[in-house]
Amino acid sequence: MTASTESRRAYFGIGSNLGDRLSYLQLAVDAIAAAAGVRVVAVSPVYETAPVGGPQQPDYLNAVVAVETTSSARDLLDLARRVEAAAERVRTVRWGPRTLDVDVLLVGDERVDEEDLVVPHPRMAERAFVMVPLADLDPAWRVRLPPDAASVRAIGLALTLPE
Ligand code: GSY
Repeated sequence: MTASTESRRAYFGIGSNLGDRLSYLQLAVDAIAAAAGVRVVAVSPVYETAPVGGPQQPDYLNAVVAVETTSSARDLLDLARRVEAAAERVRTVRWGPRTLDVDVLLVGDERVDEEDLVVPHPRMAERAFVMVPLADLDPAWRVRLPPDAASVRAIGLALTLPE
């Protein structure tokens, strides 16, 4: 684990389109909150979103989780993978439906360009299902909302921020 003494704001994108979608998102928030070196500071509203890419599949629930952390982007990717495993992630085909997807979006101003990890997330700016909830948590991102931002639907479901 690579820890720095300096705390940074990082963001995870979370999504589910299989099974009890809201419970999988809450599991993600709880598991991220339970991790060492990470403090959940905010969770966006939940949006229902049409699938982007892949085969025909059910709609997703998506949200964004903001954390304060001393962990590196690499450690946060490891955390994201552990959280997906805790949801017994099922994903049958690439870009296909899954119980839980956890993406590292931003880690302070850290930049990573490696085969399995690119931060900031390379496709976030074009994805309304990421940018709309991100802009809820940090209004500075409102200027970057993609043209189809109105296509994601707030559905009045909330995730619980752990105490
Ligand atoms: O990259 C995250 C998984 N994913 C999603 C998603 O979370 N939401 C929507 N709406 N479409 C998606 N396509 C993929 S792949």
